[in-house]
Amino acid sequence: MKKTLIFFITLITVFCACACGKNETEVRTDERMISVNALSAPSDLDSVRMIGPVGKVTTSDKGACVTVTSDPYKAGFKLDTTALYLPFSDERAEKDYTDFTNTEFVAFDVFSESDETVSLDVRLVFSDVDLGQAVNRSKCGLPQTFEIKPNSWNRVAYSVKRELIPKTEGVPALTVKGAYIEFPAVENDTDFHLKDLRLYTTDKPVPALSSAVKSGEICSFDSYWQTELTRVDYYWDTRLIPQIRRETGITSDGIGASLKVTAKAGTAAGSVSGRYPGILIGEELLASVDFSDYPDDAKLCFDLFAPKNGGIDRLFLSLYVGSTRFFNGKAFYAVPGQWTTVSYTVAELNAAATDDANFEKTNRIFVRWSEFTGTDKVFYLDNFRVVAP
Ligand SMILES: [Ca+2]
Repeated sequence: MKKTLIFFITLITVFCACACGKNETEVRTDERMISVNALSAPSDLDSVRMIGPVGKVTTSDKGACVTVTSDPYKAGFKLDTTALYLPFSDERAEKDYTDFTNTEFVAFDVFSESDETVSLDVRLVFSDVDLGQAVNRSKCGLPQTFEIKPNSWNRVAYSVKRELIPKTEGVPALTVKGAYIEFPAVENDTDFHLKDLRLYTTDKPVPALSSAVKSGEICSFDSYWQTELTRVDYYWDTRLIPQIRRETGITSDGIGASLKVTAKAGTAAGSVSGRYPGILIGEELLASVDFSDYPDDAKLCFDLFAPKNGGIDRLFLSLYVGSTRFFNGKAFYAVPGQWTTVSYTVAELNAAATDDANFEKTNRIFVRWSEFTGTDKVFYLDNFRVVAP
């Protein structure tokens, strides 16, 4: 009798396991999928935009057809990417899927007419988009790169890291406005067909962002989220948008990662244009950093590397509390081909501070460079920290 009972219990358990497993698969493909835009009819493209002055989007029998222009240097414009913006809402159709609190994947299919395998970068866009102009990439996540095979359909599935979606004060929902797709440079005009923009949802809670930093650490770039939350400033000129990447191969201490920055060539010297693009370690990254209780002779330090060829030479550090800049440093210089440490004492940083804007209250750190012409320049930053005397 006992044996029979155990057998039945086992049988029931096995049945349950099978049923649950099957259910989960069905849920994933059906109930958890939201079709945002089929990208098939001409009206589906009403809300879709090419970003910047090159490339075009039309419909084809395979879906939305993006033609990537082979010569991106037309009409005096210097752009290295053709980009498409796919919003997750459509006012006219009264559709709004921008609440990403439960969204775990963004997916679409791509058919490439390129002869070779190419890569496609997909970013999430967190702010409203000026459709005539560029997406403000300082309000985008870092790209996920997908390999697209030639002459076949490729499924692109962007894995949403919900804990990294910037929060708006007083708004409980996590909002993502759309997806920004960067196409590769091509030798001849090339068509890419896109269809079935869709989202997959989950019941799992949003993972907690473990943004703890070590004692004295401001930003080591060792954790993935530290690069993801680094922002850029480019004076609303897409040509100046710095490219940032998490770099594990080149670090100042052989640990973790650094931030690789590619500063883009512009159209005039900064002394003429007044433009100083840069990278920003902002509120989100500094939220868990405690700047208090450091004496005047403590030092804010970070490490800088610029390659011998194509490295940047001159940079500037500035510190803010909100929109108030209380420290605007003189230029500091890279030593080509070697890591150097840049440091400032708290006393230096506080030389022009006020009660409201001072080192203790720092919530934005900018590293900027003067706009330049010619070719792009590279540098690496690592281990922003405060060192007690
Ligand atoms: Ca590091």
